[in-house]
Amino acid sequence: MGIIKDRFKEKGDALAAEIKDLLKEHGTTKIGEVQLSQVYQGMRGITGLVTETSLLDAQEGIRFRGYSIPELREKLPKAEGGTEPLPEGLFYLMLIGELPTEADVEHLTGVWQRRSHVPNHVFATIEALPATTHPMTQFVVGIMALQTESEFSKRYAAGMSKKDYWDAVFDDSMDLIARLPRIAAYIYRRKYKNGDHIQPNGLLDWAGNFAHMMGYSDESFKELMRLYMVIHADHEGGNVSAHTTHLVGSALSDPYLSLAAGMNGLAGPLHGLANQEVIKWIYEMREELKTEAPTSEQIADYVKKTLEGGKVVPGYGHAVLRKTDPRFTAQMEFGKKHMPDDPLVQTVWNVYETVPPILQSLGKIKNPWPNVDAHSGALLVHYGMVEYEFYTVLFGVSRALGVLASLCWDRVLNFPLERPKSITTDLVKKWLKGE
Ligand code: CMX
Repeated sequence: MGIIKDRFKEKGDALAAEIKDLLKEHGTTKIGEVQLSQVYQGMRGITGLVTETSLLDAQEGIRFRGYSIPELREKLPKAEGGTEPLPEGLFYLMLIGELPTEADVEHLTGVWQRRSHVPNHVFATIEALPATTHPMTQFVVGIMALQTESEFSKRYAAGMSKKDYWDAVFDDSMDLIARLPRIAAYIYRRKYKNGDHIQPNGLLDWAGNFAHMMGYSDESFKELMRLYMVIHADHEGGNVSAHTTHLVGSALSDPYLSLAAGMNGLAGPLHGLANQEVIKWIYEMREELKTEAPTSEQIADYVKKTLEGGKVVPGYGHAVLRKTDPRFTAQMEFGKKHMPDDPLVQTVWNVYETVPPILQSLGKIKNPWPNVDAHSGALLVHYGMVEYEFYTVLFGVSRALGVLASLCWDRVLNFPLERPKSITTDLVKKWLKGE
């Protein structure tokens, strides 16, 4: 643990010094203009955040520290006998800014294994909720119950120096990441498998062990989890889950409080919940059409009906991206390799052929292409994980990697409390009248 923490601190101090110089020389440089419409329309296109872990290009999709998803699938270390990247490696890359060696990844796997113990009161707190509670609610409650373990809040209460904030946030982030798979798997087994829990396997990697604890022993499901945990981890800083974690963290709320806030945002249907909505939408379509393999014409009619009902087509569109999401493509490639004949997966591909031209023809949708959520559910169903209400929890476990790596950076760079200015429409009217 010491090795990675020291490396992180070294990188953090170097960048903090660089930023100081950069601001001294260029602090008053203008980097953009803001139009009134942007202020009213979700701040789209306004640059207002620094997030070091990843950067989104509207055409190309996400790059983590400069590496695209196809590059990461090639370059990051793999599990023995596997071909998909290990999420430990991605976390290392986001945190340190360099590709890890096999030894770095092995080290992180060991650190997370050693720190993965979840105290009993967390399970008892989850048990206090009705089993019917949405898995995302149980997940957030579990994270909040775990907050008793926060080093940051204990050390802050004991008068920790500002200089050490990063250190306590780092420790909390590592503990949280190590423990989340156990909490998520517990919720899954509690809600869907009669509370028949499976003990962790200390020989497995982080994602492989997560698959194991949920009850999936198929080697290719473990591979899917590794890929899934990598591609959902981060999508630069302005998306709801990343931005919320960062914002709440800026109040010096500890990583448990900050991550729980971010996860509440991920639970929204326009963000992370879209993956459950996609599979629900396909199931409803299959039921209405009474076929497992709807034709392109049938899909087109169903899409039109969805739109006429005033609903969005889940899994399509994006606030920033303007092309097919490379995270969709990575999952499509996984599907072509492991389950090319699966009818549900084929329907996802058929929807991909059919939906974009229809959305495009409406003329108002900025991005008619699929996002990450359009594909993930069908792959999970293939392995028997049909409980689609749970899918956003998987997304959340993965997203923790990115938002917590970023939170470590926020504190090592000493970012201040976030507090943008808001206005009233009355004030806008006065401005426009020149008052
Ligand atoms: N189906 C139908 N209409 C859509 C649409 C879709 N998939 N995507 C966008 N639109 C509509 C918007 O609702 C909006 O309509 P109004 O002007 O009538 O309100 C119009 O097209 C313009 O929207 P936009 O500028 O293209 O998109 P936004 O930046 O406002 O929203 C997003 C982005 C993702 C919320 C939206 O595309 C959407 O609701 N998609 C479906 C839900 C989804 O897949 N979310 C997951 C996103 C990935 C993630 O964060 O996890």
